[in-house]
Amino acid sequence: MSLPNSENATTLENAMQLLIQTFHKYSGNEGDKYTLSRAELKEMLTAELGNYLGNAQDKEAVDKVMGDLDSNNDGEVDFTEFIILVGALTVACNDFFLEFNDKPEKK
Ligand SMILES: [Ca+2]
Ligand SMILES: [Ca+2]
Repeated sequence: MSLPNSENATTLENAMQLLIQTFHKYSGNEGDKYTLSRAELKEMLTAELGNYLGNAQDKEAVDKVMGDLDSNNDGEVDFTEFIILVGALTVACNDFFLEFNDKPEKK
């Protein structure tokens, strides 16, 4: 199996590669290269999800996200845990989108 290069990748394949790249952009800064520490998670939330999550500067907010995501309780967010966050947020966005689209329509 080889990763398609971005020239011939589909939109969804590009999105998947971007998710992987985004995770590793932050996970490699300290400690384990393949997991996000609390500091790396905070940086990622602030830089990448500011529009969705709002005030990630808030220490409690970061702790809460960390607690929610770290399902194996090792104090780090691995890629699987990260993708669950992205998946949950994407579902929430889609629900919002559907609701938003439903309203003006009268059938
Ligand atoms: Ca790390
Ligand atoms: Ca974990």
